[in-house]
Amino acid sequence: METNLKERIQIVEGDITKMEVDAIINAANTSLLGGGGVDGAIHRAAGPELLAETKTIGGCPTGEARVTKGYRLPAKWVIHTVGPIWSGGYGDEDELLANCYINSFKAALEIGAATVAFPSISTGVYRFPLERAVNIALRETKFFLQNNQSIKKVIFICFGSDAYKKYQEVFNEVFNQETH
Ligand code: AR6
Repeated sequence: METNLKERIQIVEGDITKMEVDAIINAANTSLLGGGGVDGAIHRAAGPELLAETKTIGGCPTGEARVTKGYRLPAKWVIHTVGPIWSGGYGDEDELLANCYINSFKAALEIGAATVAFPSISTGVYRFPLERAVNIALRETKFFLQNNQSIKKVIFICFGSDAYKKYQEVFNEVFNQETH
């Protein structure tokens, strides 16, 4: 079971806009109208049709997720989720970040996505400490995959080698524990 679980997770260094998966996750803001970082990259690669669709949604609260089509992206769908802005850990940031993963997985199930790719939500402009965020990402993913068989592959896209090393390190901690 554990072996099977590990095989369903991949950590790669790269650009999420290039991923040929059913759905990529976007680290958006509550307006869903685009921005910098990975959000800006996804909007640029998807084309203006993406903004036209997100305008019809009317925003998304922190921790929740909304689905659009992928337009010019190789991915069929984009699941937009809004991470918390780090404010020292006193604003339920851990729980809100966990909700981003939980709600993105729920959205993936609803659209029948079997392969999904995540960026490191909240760890850029929103300043969530990387190691803490990666722990939450991998623990929520482990829990979800243990309870759901329909998602076959979860890929974590690391932007740069520091992020890649951190994901590898935390992955070994989270998946080599005796108890889970
Ligand atoms: N592919 C994969 N990861 C990327 C890419 C890419 N093309 N570009 C950046 N990253 P951020 P946040 C990484 O700032 O912290 C936006 O303006 C980046 O290195 O994109 O959740 C939104 O509109 C970092 O590790 O998202 C919001 O206003 C990770 O993606 C705000 O930023 C997330 O960094 C959201 O901030």
